[in-house]
Amino acid sequence: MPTTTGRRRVAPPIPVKILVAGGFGVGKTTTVGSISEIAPLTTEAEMTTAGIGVDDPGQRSGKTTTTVAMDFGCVTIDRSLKLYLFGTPGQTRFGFMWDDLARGALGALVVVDSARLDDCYPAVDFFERAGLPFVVGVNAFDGRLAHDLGAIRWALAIGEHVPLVQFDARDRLSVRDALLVVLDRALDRATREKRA
Ligand SMILES: Nc1nc2c(ncn2[C@@H]2O[C@H](COP(=O)(O)OP(=O)(O)O)[C@@H](O)[C@H]2O)c(=O)[nH]1
Ligand SMILES: [Mg+2]
Repeated sequence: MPTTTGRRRVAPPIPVKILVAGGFGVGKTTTVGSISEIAPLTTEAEMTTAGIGVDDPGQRSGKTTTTVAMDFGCVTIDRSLKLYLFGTPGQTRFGFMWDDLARGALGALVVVDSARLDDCYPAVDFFERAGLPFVVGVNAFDGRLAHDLGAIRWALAIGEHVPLVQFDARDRLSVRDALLVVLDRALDRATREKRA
């Protein structure tokens, strides 16, 4: 619609809140950092000896810091849609924050390390119970998976309705594709709810 100054008024993009969740050291902070068009807000703290035997990032990891509150980043999908990404802290002892972070979210990407599936159950459980549309994204550390996707689906006992995708947390386009699957799920849910 033309404004009084003759310029077209362009509607701002619709903000959509998406969570990037998952266990400890699976690549959540990396995921948000790869795609964010602003310098991501991170809350990384040095891991200390107090975490030894408690927070295990896996043998292959060079991880020396950990997220203590959340990661935040954003990415414009197109003129009508802007995603606001909230990365959760991974440790289950921070689980109390997930309810708050999930408020207002339309969907979630649950990041999984195929070599440490045990660490992924709490996040999958949380989103199953919360009834929030989610997609399981298996972060292919160095391009390899410890198990194939069928075995991972079986081990995590996720329903057929939950998409399971392989992606690379360090690669912007790969993260974008995984987030588009989340958006697709969220849109699908919104359309079904509107019809009901
Ligand atoms: N080789 C490899 N390392 C990764 C990948 N994704 C994350 N990392 C590393 O794994 C460690 C944990 O990643 P981070 O994003 O901090 O995990 P978070 O705890 O889930 O936020 C960091 O040292 C990352 O640099 C990946 O796809 N390949
Ligand atoms: Mg992190």
